[in-house]
Amino acid sequence: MKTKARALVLLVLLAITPAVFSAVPGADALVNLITKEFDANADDLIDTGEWQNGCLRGFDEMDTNQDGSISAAEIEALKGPISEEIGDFGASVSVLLIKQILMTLDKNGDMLISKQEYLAGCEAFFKKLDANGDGQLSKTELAELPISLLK
Ligand SMILES: [Ca+2]
Ligand SMILES: [Ca+2]
Ligand SMILES: [Ca+2]
Repeated sequence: MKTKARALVLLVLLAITPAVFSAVPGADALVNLITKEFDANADDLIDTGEWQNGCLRGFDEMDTNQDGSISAAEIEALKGPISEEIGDFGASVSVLLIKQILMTLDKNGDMLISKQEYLAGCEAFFKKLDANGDGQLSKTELAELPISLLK
């Protein structure tokens, strides 16, 4: 899979809780991986366009039946590839948390994350992460991700 989807998953994972963050080996490496996946013009900054494209790629890769929504089953299917990265236990916990956080984006309560709901969530994440409000995410801002999102 699909380093891209994996990077997105790791990003969500990092977003969730500092406890999980500290349980993941090589947090710096993850920030680098995410930057590499999202930073299309390789300036070490992620602008809004790069962020949106990266998020969209993640959506398309999670939406395995291509019906335009992410279902709980599709999120659960991430467990396999994540466990290859961080082991079964970490993967179970991660998938549970990813499901919880993604389901908070389900505004109409149909238990599906539509592309619109997902993109609104990505936009909200970006605003939280962009600590200095310059419309770009630096590696430093990404490293603060767990803290930023819990503020
Ligand atoms: Ca860039
Ligand atoms: Ca789907
Ligand atoms: Ca929905």
